This record gives sequence, structure tokens and C-alpha cells, in this order.
Amino acid sequence: VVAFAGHAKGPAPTEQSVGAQRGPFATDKLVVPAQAGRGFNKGTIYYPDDTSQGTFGAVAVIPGFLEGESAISWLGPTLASHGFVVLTLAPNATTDYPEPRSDQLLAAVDWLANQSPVKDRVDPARLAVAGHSMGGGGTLIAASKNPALKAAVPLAPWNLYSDFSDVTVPTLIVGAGRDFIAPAVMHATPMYNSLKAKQDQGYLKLKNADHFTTNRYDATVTAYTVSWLKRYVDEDTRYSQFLCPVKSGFQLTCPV
Ligand code: 9J3
Repeated sequence: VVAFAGHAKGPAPTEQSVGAQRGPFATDKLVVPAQAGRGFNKGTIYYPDDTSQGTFGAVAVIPGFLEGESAISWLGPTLASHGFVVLTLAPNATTDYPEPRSDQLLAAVDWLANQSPVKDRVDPARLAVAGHSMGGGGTLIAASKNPALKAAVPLAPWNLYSDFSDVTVPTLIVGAGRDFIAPAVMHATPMYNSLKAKQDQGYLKLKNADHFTTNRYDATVTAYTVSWLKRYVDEDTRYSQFLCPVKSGFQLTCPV
């Protein structure tokens, strides 16, 4: 019998499997209609079918300025099939800046774990947030507001300030080298620089990628995001090998 650390689920991962658009779990989805007073708008839950292996960690994902849920929809089935309960959101207003997006993410993960139709599938102690652009800025603000989150993944983040030195949540920032809307030199890089003094803070800077690369399936983004969530939400150290030693374009203080 081989025992794995933490909440490990699924077969032994490979370099190929971590970046796959569909992981080993079959998934279902549930549409979440708008409901006043709940703190977030509407969205879609994607979740693993399997109820035989206990609860899963959960992730809420929010898009960027002027974007609808469809901008980040690909993460729903992809992350769910790797073993997470995922709620992809439409923002309250598409013109919301990062601050209100952070509150929507926090309301969404709380609802997902404690009130949603899939709450029995979710471990309320293992929650994470992610988002694109202003949703990535909101992801960092959410991590700042709630240190109990297990992971944060800002994708091409944009925010009015970039000092997130108060954040202790393990955060994987994904930046794009050809992003002219949220240039990495103004956003992702200084954000990471404010985090990097601490262990468990990562920075994936994609070459040949623009502001919208993270709005559709990408094998590299998937490999790092899945490995990050597995390592920090599931405490599954089988995934450490895909983070450390670091490869070109990635920064992290190893070992993890
Ligand atoms: O969420 C985003 O895509 C940020 C875009 C942006 O530059 O907004 C400026 C108002």
C-alpha cells in the first residue's frame, strides 16, 4: 500500500497528464442562476462525478474587465476533471474593478462549500480562488483578505497597485510576455516581486503569450495550475516534481 500526503486523489501524475485538457475524473456541471443577496452573480459549477474518495478542494474563478463567464469557462471542466469542484462566475457587473471581484470570489467559495447543491462534495477547509486580468487582481485581493485560502492563481492580473506583500496564501501568478493590456512589467512582475520573499509563491511568465492566452486551454498554464492546486489545496506532494526544480520561464523558491 502506498500512502500519499494530504488529500491526494487520482493516478500518479506525469509531465503529460498534468497539462491535459481533461484529467482522470469524469465531470458533471450545474448552472447556478442569479440570486439576489448572495454576494456573487451567476455561474456554472463543474465537479468530479466520483463520490467514493471523500471531498474535493474547491476553486472559484472570475473573469476580467468587460468579460463574461465564457472568458474563463475552459478552467471549469479542465480543473474539475483533475479533481476539483469549480465555480466559474459571471461578475456582478462587467465593469467591476478588482476590489468587488475579490468579494465575489470569497462569497462564491463560501457558498460553494457551505450552501451549494454540491456542498457535500467540497472540503470547506480547502478553498482556492483564480481569475483573469481584473479578476486576477481580485484574486490577489481575495488572498489578502482571506489567509485561510489554500491557493490563489491570478492569470494575467491587473490591479491599481501591485504590492501584495501581506499575502501569505500560496499564489501562482501567470503573466504573459506580450500582454499590452496588463503588461507584466507593470502588473504580474511587480506583484510577484512583492510576494517572492516568502516560500510557496510562484511566477509563470509565458513567452509568446498575450493578454488572452489564459482565456482558453493552454497545456503549460494547465500543467502549472493543476500542479499548484494539487500541491497546495490537496497537499499532494506527488506534484512537487512539476514545480521544482524550476524550468525556464518559472520562478519559485524550491523545494516545495
Ligand atoms: O480586466 C482586464 O482585462 C483589465 C483591462 C484593463 O486594462 O482595464 C483598464 C480599465
